[in-house]
Amino acid sequence: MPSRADVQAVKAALSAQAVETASWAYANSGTRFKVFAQPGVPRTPREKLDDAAQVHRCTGAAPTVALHIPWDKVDDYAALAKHAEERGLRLGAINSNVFQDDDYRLGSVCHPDAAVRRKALDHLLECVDIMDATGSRDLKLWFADGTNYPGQDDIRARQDRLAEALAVVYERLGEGQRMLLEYKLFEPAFYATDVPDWGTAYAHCLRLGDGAQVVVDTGHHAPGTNIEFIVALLLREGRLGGFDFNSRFYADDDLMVGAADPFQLFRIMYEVVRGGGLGPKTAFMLDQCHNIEPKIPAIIRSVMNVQEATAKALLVDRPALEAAQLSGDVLAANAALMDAYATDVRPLLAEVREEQGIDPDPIAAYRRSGWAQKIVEERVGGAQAGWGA
Ligand code: PSV
Ligand code: MN
Repeated sequence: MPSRADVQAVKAALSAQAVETASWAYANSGTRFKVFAQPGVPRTPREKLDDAAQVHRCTGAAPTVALHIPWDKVDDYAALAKHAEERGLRLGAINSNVFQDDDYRLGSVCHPDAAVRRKALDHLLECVDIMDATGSRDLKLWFADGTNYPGQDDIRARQDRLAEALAVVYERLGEGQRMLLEYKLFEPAFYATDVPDWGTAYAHCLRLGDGAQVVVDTGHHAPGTNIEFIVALLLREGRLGGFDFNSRFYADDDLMVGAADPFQLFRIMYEVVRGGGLGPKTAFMLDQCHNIEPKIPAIIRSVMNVQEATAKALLVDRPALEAAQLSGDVLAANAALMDAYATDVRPLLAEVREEQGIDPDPIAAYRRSGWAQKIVEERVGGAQAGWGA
C-alpha cells in the first residue's frame, strides 16, 4: 500500500485529470442497420453542451467538449463558446469530417481528382478558422480514405496527396494549435486504408513538426494489438497527442471505454503514467456511440471508467516494480502490476470527489438531478441531432 504522502499525490493527480466528451455522443447514433432515436436527445449544439454540463457537474472531470464539423455547424462559434463557458465548459478538439459527401466516394485528400482534394482541404482549413473562434487547441483529423480493391488507385500516390494536404493545414495552424492525426485499420475502406496504423500517422507527423501528433483511438486496431506498447512508444517519441477512448469486442464498436476490457485500459493508463503523459499535453477524449443505452449516464460511466483505470495505474508501486524488473523477478514484477489492478479504487475516487465538493457517486447524482426527465419533457419537436450516416 502506498504511504500517506503518496496517496495525497495520487489524489491530486486524479483531481486534476480531465476527460473530454464528444458532442456526437449526446446525439442519436446507431449502426448501418438502424439508428434508435432516444427521447430527450439534443437538437442543437447548444443542447449537446447543456447535456455535457451535466456530465461535468456530476463527475467534476469533463470540462471540455469536442465538436465535429459540420455536425456542430453554427453561425457564431464565439457565441457557442460563450454558451459553453456559461455552463462551466470549454470547447475542445475540432473534428473534421471529410467522409460524408458524395464527392468523397473515392476519398478526400487522397482522392485522384484534384478538385475533390481541394474541397476537402478547404474544409480542413475552415476547421482551423473555427478553432480560432472557439479557442480550441486541437484539430483532429481522421480520413476515411482508402481503396476497396487491389489496383483501384496508386497506394504511393495517395500517400503523396495526403502529405501535401497535411503540410498545407499544418502551415495554417496558429500559435499553440496542434494537429492530431488519427489512424484506423479498416472501415470504410476494406482493402487499403491511407492512414491505417500508428506508424503511418507517425511518419506523416514527423515530417510536419512537433505540433503534429498521433491520436490513438482504442477501437482502431486489429484484434490482439498491444495498444499500450504503441502508447509507450509514442510517448517516448513525444508524439502522443491524445486518445479517442472507447471499447471494442470485434471491430470499431465504439462501446463505453473500459466496458470490454478494463484490464487493457489499465495497462494503457499505466504506460501513460510511466511515460509522463498524464497531463494536459495528452488529450483524453471519448469517441463513443451510445446506441441502445441512455447517453448521459453512459458518458458519466465512461469518465468514471477512465478515472478508475488511472487511479489503479497511479497506485502501481513503481519502485517495487522496477526492483523486480531489474532483478529479473518475473513473478514479482507481474504481481506489482496486478496488485494495483486488483485494488478497489472506488472509495479513493469517492474521497477525491468529496474533496472537490461534488457527490461521491456521479451516477446517483445524475439520477437524482431530474435532468433525464426534464429533457424528455422539454425537447419536443424539432429534429434530433445525429451523426447523419
Ligand atoms: C472514425 O471511426 C472515428 O473514430 C473518427 O474519430 C471520427 O471522427 C469519429 O469516429 C466519428 O465518430
Ligand atoms: Mn475516433
